[in-house]
Amino acid sequence: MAYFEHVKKIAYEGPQSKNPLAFKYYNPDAVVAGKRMEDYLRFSVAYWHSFTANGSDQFGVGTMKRTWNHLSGMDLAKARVEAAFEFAEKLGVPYFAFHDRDIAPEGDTLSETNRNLDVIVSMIAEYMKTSGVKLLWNTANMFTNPRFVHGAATSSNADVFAYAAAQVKKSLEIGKELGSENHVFWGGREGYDTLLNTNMELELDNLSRFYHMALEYADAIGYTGQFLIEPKPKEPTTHQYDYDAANSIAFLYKYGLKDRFKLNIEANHATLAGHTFQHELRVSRVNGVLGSVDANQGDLLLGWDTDEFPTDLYSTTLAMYEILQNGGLHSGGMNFDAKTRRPSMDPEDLFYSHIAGMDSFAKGLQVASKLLEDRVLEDFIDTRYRSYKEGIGADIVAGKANFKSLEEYALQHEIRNESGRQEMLKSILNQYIASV
Ligand code: XUL
Ligand code: CO
Repeated sequence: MAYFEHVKKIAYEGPQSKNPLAFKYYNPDAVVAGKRMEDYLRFSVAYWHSFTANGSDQFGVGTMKRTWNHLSGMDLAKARVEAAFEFAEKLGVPYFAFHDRDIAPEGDTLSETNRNLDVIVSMIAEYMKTSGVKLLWNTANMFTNPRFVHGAATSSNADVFAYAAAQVKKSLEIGKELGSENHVFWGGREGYDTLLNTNMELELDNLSRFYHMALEYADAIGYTGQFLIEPKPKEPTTHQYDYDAANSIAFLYKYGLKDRFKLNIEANHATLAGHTFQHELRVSRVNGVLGSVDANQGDLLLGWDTDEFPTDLYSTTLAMYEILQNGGLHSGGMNFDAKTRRPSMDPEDLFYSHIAGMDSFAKGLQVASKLLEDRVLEDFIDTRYRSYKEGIGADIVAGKANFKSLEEYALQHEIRNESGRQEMLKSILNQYIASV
């Protein structure tokens, strides 16, 4: 059965095309910065937004028109797998990503839940073989079920910690079976609402114990995917422990996890933390932990995680600027953790939204590559910091200066500062976005 019968395989038609069901910039085989676009961008469809969610929000029920809506239970789960692979193949997207609970319904017991998963995972394995679509990452949903009301690995209830461990154990086995290239931990309920009832120290120690056990089990079964933490500052809890990249990196260092984990940076989580997407990518990159990206965007006027499809070319250009300097995302990718708006309810909207996101990042890649090729920012930055190349600056960098020698220098020299030229640089950036 065809779930998207009115849509044919999406092709690259170029910037002049008026066909909304065609790529204008994303041309998987085009070579940019020495690699095929597809190899840099490694796009992924998020199962939960596109196949599991129905468009409901706090104020209203689902709106999405889906050809599988009449089904339930395991029949629904199977139809979603068929639809997901038809979609990925028609869109030409190389990867997908899921939570355990997106793909199969929970049973009355953990054993029944795992049996449901086994059925769907076998089906997915077959579809992966015939389609060539790969699994970018999988993760365990430890936030929807009420058992996680106080957290999962940071729950006040040790029985919940044990349940969460069993769930991640199963997810690692699934990851190994499906060749998942990464395993993500987004701490959905790992945080607190009030310190009045919270033992923060124990919760953070337990979170690290949980991660160490996950690594130990992955090693024991030979699962070799990259582990990723996905920072988010708030929502659902008031204060999430993996607040932002800098916070997560401090946690990884403190608990001896830095060598085994990288970060999955989500654009909308960055803005919720009061940072730009580029800031979070830069902090991760310069600390050697830029692993993967959840590609979306927030709404400037709303204060929550709206998970919109990324269409802002400034943001995609500056994101690709960081990613290119990271040498790409390696085993990571660009996962569209994004949902069509509630009124965009047609199956075709799934295509329009992904095309918009893929074209926006493809364009961002082209612009960023040209910016780097022309050394537009690099030459400016090199000149701006030139005082560290010679004289007292070179001494500071080489560790040859101390407060005494610096005071001697300061007593004899007058300070002359130069303009930082922000507006000029923004104008050049505009020119590149408009002309590349
Ligand atoms: C929630 C979020 C999650 C993670 C995976 O804000 O981003 O979907 O990406 O659990
Ligand atoms: Co995400």
